[in-house]
Amino acid sequence: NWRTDANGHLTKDAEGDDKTDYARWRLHDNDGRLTWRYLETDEENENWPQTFYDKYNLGLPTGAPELPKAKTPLDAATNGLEFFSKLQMPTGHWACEYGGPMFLLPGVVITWYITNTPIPPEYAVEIKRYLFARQNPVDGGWGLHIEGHSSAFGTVMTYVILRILGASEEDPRMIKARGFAHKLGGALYAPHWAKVWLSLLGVMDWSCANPVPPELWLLPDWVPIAPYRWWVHMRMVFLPMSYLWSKKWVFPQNELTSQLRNEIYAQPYESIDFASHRNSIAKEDNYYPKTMFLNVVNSLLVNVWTPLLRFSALAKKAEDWVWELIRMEDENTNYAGLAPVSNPLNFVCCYIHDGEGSESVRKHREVLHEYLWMKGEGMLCNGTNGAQVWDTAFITQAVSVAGFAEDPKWRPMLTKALEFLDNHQLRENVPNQDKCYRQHRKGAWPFSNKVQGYTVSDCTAEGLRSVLQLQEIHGYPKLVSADRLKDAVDCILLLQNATGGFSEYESRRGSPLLEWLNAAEVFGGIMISYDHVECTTASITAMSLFSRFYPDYRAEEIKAAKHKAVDYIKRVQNPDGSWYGNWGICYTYAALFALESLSSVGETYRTSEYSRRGCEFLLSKQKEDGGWGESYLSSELHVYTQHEMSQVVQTAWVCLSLMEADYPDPEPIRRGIKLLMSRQQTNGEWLQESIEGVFNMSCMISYPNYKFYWPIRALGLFSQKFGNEALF
Ligand code: LAN
Repeated sequence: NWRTDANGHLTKDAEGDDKTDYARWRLHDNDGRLTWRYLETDEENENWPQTFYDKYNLGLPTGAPELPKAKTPLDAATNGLEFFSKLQMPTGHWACEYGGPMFLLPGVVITWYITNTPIPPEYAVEIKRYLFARQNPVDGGWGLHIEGHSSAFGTVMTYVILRILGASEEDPRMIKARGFAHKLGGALYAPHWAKVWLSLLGVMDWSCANPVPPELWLLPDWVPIAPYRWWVHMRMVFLPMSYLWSKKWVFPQNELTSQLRNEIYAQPYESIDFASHRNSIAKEDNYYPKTMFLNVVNSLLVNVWTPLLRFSALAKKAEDWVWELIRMEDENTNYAGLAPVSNPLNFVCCYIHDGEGSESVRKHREVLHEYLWMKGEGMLCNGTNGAQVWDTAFITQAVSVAGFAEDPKWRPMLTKALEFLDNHQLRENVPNQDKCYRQHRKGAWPFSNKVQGYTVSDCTAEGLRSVLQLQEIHGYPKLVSADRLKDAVDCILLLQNATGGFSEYESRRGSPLLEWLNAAEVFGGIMISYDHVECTTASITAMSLFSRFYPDYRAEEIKAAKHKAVDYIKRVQNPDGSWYGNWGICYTYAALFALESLSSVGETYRTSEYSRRGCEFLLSKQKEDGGWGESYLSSELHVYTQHEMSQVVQTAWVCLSLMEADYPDPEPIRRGIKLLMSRQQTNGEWLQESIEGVFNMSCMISYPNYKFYWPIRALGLFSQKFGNEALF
């Protein structure tokens, strides 16, 4: 029961916009499920004091003390951990913002609006502030992600939700945004997903959206294009979308939607021939133009199949089966869903199918909040329901690498972290695994928490590695039993593809030719589970460590899997020695994992040509100031692109890569380490620099905890390897 009345704590920010009272926000940690609460009464506010992590995440002064100046790398690592340890959450993990993409909030806000879900006023105020804070000052638009150029997708959708949240069409920032949207051709030139959302909202006609037939879901799995074979995210997005497309459901027109019809187009609404704009798309948005093949398929679907061949009995059967799959996804994830595109769409399906007062709608209303995040600029939508397991695994590894794991000072912190990893390992497969196309998950670790509960290969690998380090090397309690460690290995082995490479969520089920059906326009490489260097290498490293302690378990299979994986890594190394990274920016990120895993099978700078070329590539990119900095454009363009500034996170990645590869000359590494130390603040923290992560080649995503644990790990390893010399 979300409040609908104003709460009376509003002030104004520097722009003159409403702002909530930041002293009233708290991050609530319910067994790793995170929600931000706004405390209404003074009494509540006094009884639940703001913590360090609340203040830090809200951008409020934390009062973190000044620390003795770091002279050596290890001092700097200690200071970093001193600060970072204060951000640990009560259940043992580290929480953080996971923003970046700008196309997620629109789905959430439109969903609230069309399902008559009251938007808590403090949320509305803060989402508006965030969106205005992220408006591109030059053209007044918004992009696909916070650092990207403005696009029709970003601008039109953000404009629409700002209006839903109460921004006036007369606001000069809205006038500017509207002008820019019109310049790009207005809503007609936005990509397919925007057209679906706008049609649901009733400010566009469904004929403008390319078809998403639910009948596809009736195809048997052996058919090469069956949804069973698609990348899990596309499967889960197109599932509810196909239901909604089939229903052609439209939110009843009201005053606001009538106004929006007049605002988001460059011509009068009544004069638009929507069907003729199915394929209109602004060049700013068209990262992956639809193939000729897909255009022909779409045109056959629109002109022949829908009017002449689509039978209602079959459509009904397909809708029923799609609904069944939606229901299974909701139940398997306790309504949290895979990610915040599919989840709001599922919510709308529940609203249509089950009705407003239903249990499913109530659950969705509640759980959707787990995607929202508060920061100094306002409220945004995270890319998943957090990065809890992922960050926690890497933090414990950093502490271990730095040699702090057996220091009694850090024992309580690491014990809690281990408890979190223990708690969030997936213990059972989903009950209807085959029926709903899910991958085996018993023994896996997910990216966020067990509620979301999807297997991810490298999250499993990193979780396994952390647990092994803590339990087997550093003498922590054996919370995760040997059987469960073996379950994790079973999961990893199941995820290897015939190529030798590993994908993230599922082993590959379809041909790369399926990319011809990529209909999203704004993303590349989304149709099947591809091999990823990072996932492959993380798996090798973890299995190598596992075999040290359990040499007999599936030894032959592990050996063979590692062998094939190493071959794959060598095969996909580019002639210049680099690897393309799919989930971090970009060549720098991939090199870290690739070089570390090669070293885990004994291939280093001195012994392996692959390792040597990898190191030479990185060295050729070092900047004058001793650091490294790679722009997100590398991910988009598939060409190494220098960032104008060195970046702490990437500098740490490269220093680690070179050290893991046993690069013999400490000098270039020392220069990188000095850069890390020079960027550290007096209280031990590092400040946020450019965005660190990516997905689907075109959309960037933030990993704010990277600026802590990667430098700590690099500084720690440097002092272990080269002695803890004073550098300042
Ligand atoms: C993530 C986040 C984590 C990431 C790593 C574990 C880092 C990676 O090594 C494997 C892939 C994975 C799990 C991953 C896949 C795609 C995600 C879920 C994301 C990048 C976070 C957001 C993104 C998701 C697709 C966003 C929703 C957008 C759609 C296009 C559906």
